[in-house]
Amino acid sequence: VKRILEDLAGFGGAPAFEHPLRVGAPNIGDRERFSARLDAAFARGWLSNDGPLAKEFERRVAQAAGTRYAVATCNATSALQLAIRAADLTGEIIVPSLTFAATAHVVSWLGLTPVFCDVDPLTGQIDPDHARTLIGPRTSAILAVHLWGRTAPAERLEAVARRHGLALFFDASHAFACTRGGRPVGGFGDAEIFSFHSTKFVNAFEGGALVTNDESLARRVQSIRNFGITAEDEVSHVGINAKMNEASAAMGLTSLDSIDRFVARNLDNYRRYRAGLAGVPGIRLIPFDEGERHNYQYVVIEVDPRRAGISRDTLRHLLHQENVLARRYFHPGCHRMAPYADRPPLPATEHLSERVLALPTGMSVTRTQVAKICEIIRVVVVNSQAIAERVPMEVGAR
Ligand code: T4K
Repeated sequence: VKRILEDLAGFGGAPAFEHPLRVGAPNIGDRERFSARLDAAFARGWLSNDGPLAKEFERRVAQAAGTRYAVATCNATSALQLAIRAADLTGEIIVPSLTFAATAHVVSWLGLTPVFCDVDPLTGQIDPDHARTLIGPRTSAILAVHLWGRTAPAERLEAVARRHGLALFFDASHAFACTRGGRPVGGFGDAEIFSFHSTKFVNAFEGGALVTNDESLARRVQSIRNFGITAEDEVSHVGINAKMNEASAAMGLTSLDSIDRFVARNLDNYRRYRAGLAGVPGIRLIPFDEGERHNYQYVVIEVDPRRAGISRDTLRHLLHQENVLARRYFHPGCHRMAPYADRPPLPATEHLSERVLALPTGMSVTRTQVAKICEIIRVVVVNSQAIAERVPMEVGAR
């Protein structure tokens, strides 16, 4: 139990946890079922190229997303690129800056220009009003993000896209098995893209999928994913290899079998964080709308340094010393990363990226551990003045 400053690992106490607690530690389902699926693949002698496990995975992803088509890929980054190529996008694509670098990189990698959009300072979601002001003659699409598994304002983005004749895609890497207005994430815009990376709610080691109701888009993505092949000895498009292999599909299916268990744990952890951090000055848990379905995979707090008396980075430093490896998802905004650093400022993105901190959750984190993490944060904030006097200034800048 940590009660006073000297209990903290940064001030002479023992670290709260013997082993690191990581944001993004994988949710692992039933390992025997995984092994059985893998054994069946070995027995079939079919390990990739649209195998039966990948096809089954696609069926189940489409079902969860409420879409007609799902095309599984080797990761979400590739699926995003396939979407851009299949839709023949050109020129500029509007993307939020407060996201993982992949969202911006996929645009640049294909020779297009990402134009960075600001976010709502409370929710962190892309701001459709700002997006509208960024539309110019070269704009071909908006690529929005359902950040942290809360959802982007899809209806307003759809209205903007429709009015200006733009394509609209969603990077739904964080939002598998979530809903907005009761509708599953998956059916918004022209297509949505999920990540099934190991750190995600549903993991396939590495994996992704594009889901859509647009048959011709789905067919093109299917073909481009496999070298542009449309039939044996027939190549109709310039393509690439972005297929999902059978081992990943086996893992993805095994994860899908367990999503009720994963959500239950994540929801319990989220509620315990909410209760444990209630009333801690300057610490705001970014909420989920419990009227919707969420996967609760990203527990994110905003640290207001004036009210908490401590910066996000000092809090992170002290948590790391306790073996709580909190992450700055996402810092800085993409528009402040070296490849894009000549871009104009984005006030809300900069504000939030200096303040947000993702805390560990998922199947490897127990409710007792969550209670302990909350206790550490509370002790830090209560003692913020003494800490400010004793922690060297540069720690805050790390
Ligand atoms: N769009 C968005 C909005 C995304 O967040 C992402 C990926 C993408 C697109 C692209 O999706 P993919 O192409 O990857 O399918 C990690 C993941 O690698 C990345 O997939 C994810 N977002 C991002 C949010 O997190 P890093 O650079 O933070 O990875 P790393 O190595 O620092 O690990 C993250 C945390 O997870 C650490 O605390 C360690 C822990 N971890 C990681 C792995 C791989 C484990 O405990 N076990 C593991 O096996 O990017």
